[in-house]
Amino acid sequence: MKFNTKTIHGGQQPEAATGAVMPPVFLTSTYAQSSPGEHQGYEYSRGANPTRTALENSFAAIENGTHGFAFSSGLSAIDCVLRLLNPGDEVIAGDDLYGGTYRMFTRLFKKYGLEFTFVDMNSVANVTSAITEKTKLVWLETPTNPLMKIADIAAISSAVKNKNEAILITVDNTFATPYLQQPLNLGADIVMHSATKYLGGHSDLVMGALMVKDQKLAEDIHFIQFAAGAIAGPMDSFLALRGIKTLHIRMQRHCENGKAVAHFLKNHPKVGKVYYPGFESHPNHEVAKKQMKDFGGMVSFRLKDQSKEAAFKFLENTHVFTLAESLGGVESLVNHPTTMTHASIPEPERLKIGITDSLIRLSVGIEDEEDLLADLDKALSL
Ligand code: P1T
Repeated sequence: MKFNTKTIHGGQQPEAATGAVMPPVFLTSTYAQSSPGEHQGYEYSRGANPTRTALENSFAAIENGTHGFAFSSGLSAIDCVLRLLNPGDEVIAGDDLYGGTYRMFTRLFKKYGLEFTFVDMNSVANVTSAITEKTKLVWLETPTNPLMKIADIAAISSAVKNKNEAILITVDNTFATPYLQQPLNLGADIVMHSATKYLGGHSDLVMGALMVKDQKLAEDIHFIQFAAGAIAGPMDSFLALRGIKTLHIRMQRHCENGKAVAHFLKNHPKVGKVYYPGFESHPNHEVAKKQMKDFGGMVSFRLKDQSKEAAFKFLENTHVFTLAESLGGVESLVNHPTTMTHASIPEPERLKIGITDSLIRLSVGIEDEEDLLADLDKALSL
């Protein structure tokens, strides 16, 4: 199946008992057994639930994996990956990450003996030169949140595996989605999503996803998912499955509107730098062109007036763009990383990479382009 067909049919079959085209929401915690250990494949819903199974099969299909796993949040999916490691192991991660990912790495897992090195993944050599004998995981986010940096997934995966085949490569594919890039095809071992975002697509749930193509890795992840217990519930699983069925057409419009917004901002007299991988002037544009089908709906920028007051004035005066955390829903959102999504990163670390008070992040939705541009223009002109 090709991608668009997979979003609708991948891993899906009509429900066995009734032929229902969409799986029922199996709101049950447990399943009757005819004799101890004798059941129809389901024992207890932490281990498996048929609605979650339908979603997990879809997860696997859209990322070209063999197994998918649904968690109660994006962060609990990341937590599961880190639990594959042991105290003393080292992780190499990008220097621009969602604030909550950075917080989990530095304030939770460091406490349990994992070590983290943050490098600019613009360059493959930055990654390979950070590898030590203790390195067990490389964590990529591309495009990055919020600076829209691009890492070359294929080049990093092959360079790392050349040094040590056993190092796991994980890609947080939240911003791109499998519509734009499929990391398992490019050499990654694990794909992670905050399914809260584009996969769900409607800002009505919080969920995480992992996808893999290796049987042993799938068994290890399933064990952690079951033993630690941070599973997605059946109602959220139903909503996410419904969301995925329109992922391809939503992404198409997100990309079109994202492009229009990025160009509009670039030409606006009040706007300074615009961060968008679709610009030829973006430092990783060639890599983005090679590994992504299009450039997505996320755009960050600075006003020429770099004061916090100017940024706040803009943020308080958009109406079609709602001021809120999160991204990837059908509606456009605007976010101020330093006070909202990236507040948990210590200021010196933020300043080092350019997450300052003048930075504004847009999640461009699928409304009419004219309304989006008019809304931005009005807020910029105040
Ligand atoms: O929020 P949650 O579903 O737990 O996912 C965390 C997460 C992981 N990775 C990336 C790239 C993310 O963007 C997020 C969540 N991000 C936001 C809430 C945000 O507004 O950036």
